[in-house]
Amino acid sequence: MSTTNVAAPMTGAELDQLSINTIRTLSIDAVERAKSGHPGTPMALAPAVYTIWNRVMRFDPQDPIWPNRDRFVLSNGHASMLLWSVLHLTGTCAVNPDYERLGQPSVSLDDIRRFRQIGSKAPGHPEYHWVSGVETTTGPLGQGVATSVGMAIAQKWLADRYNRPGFAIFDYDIYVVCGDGCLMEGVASEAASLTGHLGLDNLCWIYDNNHITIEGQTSLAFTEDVATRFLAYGWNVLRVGDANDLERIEHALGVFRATKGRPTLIILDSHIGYGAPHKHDTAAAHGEPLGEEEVRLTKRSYGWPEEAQFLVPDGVREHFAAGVGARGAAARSQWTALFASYRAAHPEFAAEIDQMQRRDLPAGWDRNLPVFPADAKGIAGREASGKVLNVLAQNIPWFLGGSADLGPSNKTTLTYEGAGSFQAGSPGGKNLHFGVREHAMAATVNGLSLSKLRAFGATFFIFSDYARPAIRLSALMELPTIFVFTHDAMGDGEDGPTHQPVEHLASLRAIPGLVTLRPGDANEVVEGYRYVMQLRHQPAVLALSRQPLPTLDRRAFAPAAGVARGAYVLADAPGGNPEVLLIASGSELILAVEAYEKLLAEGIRARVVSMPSWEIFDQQTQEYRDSVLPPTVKARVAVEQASTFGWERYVGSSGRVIGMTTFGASAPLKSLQKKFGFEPERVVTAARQLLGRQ
Ligand SMILES: Cc1ncc(C[n+]2csc(CCOP(=O)(O)OP(=O)(O)O)c2C)c(N)n1
Ligand SMILES: [Mg+2]
Repeated sequence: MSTTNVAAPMTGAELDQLSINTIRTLSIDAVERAKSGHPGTPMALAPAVYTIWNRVMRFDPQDPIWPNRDRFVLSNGHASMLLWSVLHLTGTCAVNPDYERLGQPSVSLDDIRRFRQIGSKAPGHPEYHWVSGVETTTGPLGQGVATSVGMAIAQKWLADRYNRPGFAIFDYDIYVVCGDGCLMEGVASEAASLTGHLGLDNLCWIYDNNHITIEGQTSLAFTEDVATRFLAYGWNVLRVGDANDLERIEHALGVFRATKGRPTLIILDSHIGYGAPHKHDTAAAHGEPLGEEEVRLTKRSYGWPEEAQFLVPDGVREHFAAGVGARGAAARSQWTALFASYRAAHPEFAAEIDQMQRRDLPAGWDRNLPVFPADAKGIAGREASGKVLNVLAQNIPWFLGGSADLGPSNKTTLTYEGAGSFQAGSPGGKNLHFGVREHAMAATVNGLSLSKLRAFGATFFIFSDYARPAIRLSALMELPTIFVFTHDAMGDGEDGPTHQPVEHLASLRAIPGLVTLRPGDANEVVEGYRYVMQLRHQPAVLALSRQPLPTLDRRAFAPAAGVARGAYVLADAPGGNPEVLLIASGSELILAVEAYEKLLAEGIRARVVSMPSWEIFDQQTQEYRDSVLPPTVKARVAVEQASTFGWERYVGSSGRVIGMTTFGASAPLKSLQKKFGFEPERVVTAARQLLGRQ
């Protein structure tokens, strides 16, 4: 070990302290240079994060995506400099989206010098798709803790399916650091309640109990007894009264590892801005640079050279290499050897694990997908979806999911023999029961996706609002999470406007990268899933009808495979030369078809465009898009039982949108269709008017 610049060889304790102070001062300097960021919490939590990483975690910096690594989640993402410091000091390597190791550091010292600047691998908050070694994107408080529940469920599920006597292929743990903000958020309560119920003993949350948030003392708004609350959830609750006491922290982490049948919460009493003489224990240390003079005094209190900036003393990188580096490398090489013999003993399972890790699908994943015969009465979107999900779950071993207590309504229950329910005593079950916890459900399915399982979560479309923060993160993280949302419009009639989505499609379409799909009949549901299942880096929302939709006769109409292009010509004007375009999605497709038939009978050359997905259509070539929506045809009517917001882009300034501009109402569907004008005659009239035929 190199000991240049130090008078005598350092003791282990001195090296621990030097490493901790390096994390602290890198954090202080980065925030100071950026003139923005959060120094106080990294200063306080450096010892805990150091202990987790360097003494406990099985993580190989050489391969940050090794499948059996322990996971680390920084749920209080504003303290991101903690993560950038340890990723840098451990020499964690970068990996690209094709899972190739790039032979360069995930976070360089230069990135840290350029903290929060454009292109830096040390951005303001941890970003999963951007920096290798980040296990999940955090920043919206509560998301990290909730996502970690999915990671914990995934580990249990993977262990149940793949571990065999002598082959502990998956036995990793999940460590999560969170603050007051995370534990105040409702999503954390949902997540903690679910975790306690499931007894996920592979999950440890370390709660930074510093009594400070942005506005000041937590006594302003947060005075509950957190320990008692978590005990009531069924957690094992431990306390460490001094955030600088490495031995106690390590001991508590050991107790976590030895505790079976319950998750663990470690309540860590810390002092934000530790070491800063004037800012210690104040909200001022939370989210702004310390200031030049305070930095000097703080460094003096650490015994650090006062003028040095971004200093990594000799011996620190080596100390991390000897700790997490050596332990992680040994664990990974043992695992690699174990996996080689596992491959010989259980080749099919090993192949599954390979495929899953690359987000590939197994051969035959789409065999037996249903084809629905033409049927005027038809079948509900949710019904068709249920049949598809049951086929997919049998074809793809690692495809699983569930609903927030609406399985029987969403038709998402996997009913085939052996599907099972995921519970503490049956961790191989493929039906997840999230309870009435939509937000935690969405974060949990993200956690499953991050663990390379293929997962879906379901509820009524209206309650996508309750899941939206996690849906947004699935898009930001580029995860192939699937959201199955049924009762997608006014189909539930009598339940009334509280249950009738209006603005939801528009608002989800506004999320970059998210695919929304609103299929118009049962075969479009099948093709929708066929498309979605092949996504590797994009989440998708399926908006499905509650009520039966006629199954179109695909001998007379274009094949439903057109769904894969987002929009397609379902029925054309004679000679393929339309004068008016009728564009529709979901339950309104049949309205457009009926209007089309009437218009044709009147000698008006109409075309029906089925447009289940704007995002997929927008990705097609200009040539294709123009072939579906010919630029010369200006008479265009869009019809969709949702907010009209945004449809102008397809109908143009001279087109017409038949949609919703108010909330719905409580009444049978038929009278709602009449009241809000979702009738073929209205589409026909709009078309005639646009053509000046009346
Ligand atoms: C959902 C959400 N709401 C608000 C914020 C803004 N915010 C960032 S940090 C913070 C205070 C967090 O307090 P705590 O978790 O105790 O962090 P500490 O100051 O102790 O590090 C707030 C309100 C956020 N990031 N996410
Ligand atoms: Mg706090």
